[in-house]
Amino acid sequence: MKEIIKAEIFRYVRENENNYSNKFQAPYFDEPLVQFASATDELFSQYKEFIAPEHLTPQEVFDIAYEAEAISPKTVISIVLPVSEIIRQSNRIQKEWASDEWTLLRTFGDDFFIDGLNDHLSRFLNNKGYKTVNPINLKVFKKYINEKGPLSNWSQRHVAFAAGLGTFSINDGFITEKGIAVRLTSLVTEVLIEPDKRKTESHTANCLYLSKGTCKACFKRCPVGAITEKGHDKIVCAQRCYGEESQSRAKAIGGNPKAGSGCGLCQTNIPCEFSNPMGMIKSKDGCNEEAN
Ligand code: B12
Ligand code: SF4
Ligand code: SF4
Repeated sequence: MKEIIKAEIFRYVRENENNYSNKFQAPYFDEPLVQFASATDELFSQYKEFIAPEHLTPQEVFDIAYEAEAISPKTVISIVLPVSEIIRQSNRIQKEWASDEWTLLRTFGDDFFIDGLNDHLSRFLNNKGYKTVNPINLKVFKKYINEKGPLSNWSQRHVAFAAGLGTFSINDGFITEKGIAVRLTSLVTEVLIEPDKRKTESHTANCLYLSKGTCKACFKRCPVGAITEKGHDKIVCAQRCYGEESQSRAKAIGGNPKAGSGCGLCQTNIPCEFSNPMGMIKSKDGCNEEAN
C-alpha cells in the first residue's frame, strides 16, 4: 500500500488542475515528499507536553471521528509540498512584504489545492476500505493563542518530524530535504505501513545556526525583526503575516482577505530555501555527522 499511496499523491499533485496558476503560469507546488509515522509513536503523546495538552494524538483523532466504534489508527501520512521555483523566486527579491505570487499561494495553494488533496486522498483510502481522517476537518480542530503565541491542536510540522521528514530551525520553520519553503499536510489512517526512520534525534539538526552557530541569514530577511538568537517572536510575526495590512494586500489582488498575504521572507533567499543545508555540508565532508 505504501507505494500505491505515494504514487496517488504524486499523480494528484502533478495532474490536478488546481495546482496551477494561470495568472503566473506556474504550479503552486513541485513534486512532494511523502513519509509515514506510526500512529502509536510515543512522540505523539510527548507533544501534549511540548506543544499543549490539547494537541491531539492519532488515536484521539479516530476516537473523535468514529465515536464509540473503538477503531485504532495505524499510520500517519505526512506530505511535504515544496513551493514552486517561480513563486520562491518572486519572494526572494521582496524586502518588506510577500510577493503577489506568495500571497495568492495562501488562498489558492494552501487553502484550495491542499484541501482538495486531503479530500481526494481520504476518499481514495476510504473507498479501498481503510478508514482515513483529515484531523483539520474535525469539528474540534482549532487554531488558538496561548501564552507563547498562536498554535493549533494538530501541528503539521510536529507530525512531519515524527515521520522523519526534517527538523525545526531557529525561526521555527521546518527544514526538509527540499528546504524550508514548503507547505505541509497529513492524514491519519487505518492502513498499516512501516514507519520511516528519523535520521536524527535532535529536533533542530538541519538548521545551520542551531547546529554550527553560523548563517543567521533568516534574521536579516525578517522585515519586522521577529528572528533573533533567542528564537522566533510569533506574535510579531503573526501581525505581519495575517494583520490588517496583509489582509488588504491579499484582497487587492483577488486573494481571500482571511487567508492574508503570509510573508515567508525568512523562507526565501536563504541557504535552506530549497534544500537541507546541513545535508549539503555532510555530503561535502564525505561523512555523516550523525554516524560519528
Ligand atoms: C499557528 C501557525 C503560525 C503562527 C505561529 C507559528 C509557530 N511557530 O507555531 C504564525 C502566524 C506566526 C505563523 C507564521 C508562518 N507560518 Co504558520 N502555521 C501555524 C499553524 C496553523 C499551527 C502551528 C502550530 O500548531 N505550532 C505549534 C507550536 C508549538 O510549534 P512551534 O512553537 O513552532 O514548535 C517548537 C517546539 O515544539 C520546539 N520543541 C521543543 N522541544 C522539542 C522537542 C521535539 C522532539 C520536537 C519535535 C519539537 C520541540 O520546536 C519547535 C520550533 O522551535 C500551522 C498549520 C498546522 N496546523 O500545523 C502553520 C504552518 C506552521 N505555517 C506555515 C507557514 C508557511 C508560515 C509562514 C511562512 C507564513 C506564510 N504562509 O507566508 C510564517 C512563517 C513563520 C516561521 N518563521 O515559521 C507552514 C510551515 C512551513 C515550514 N516550512 O515550517 C505551516 C505548517 C502551514 C502549512 N500547512 O504548511 N504560522
Ligand atoms: S537561514 Fe540559516 S539560520 Fe535561518 S533557518 Fe535557515 S539554516 Fe537556520
Ligand atoms: S514570516 Fe515574515 S514576519 Fe514572520 S518571521 Fe518570517 S520573515 Fe519575519
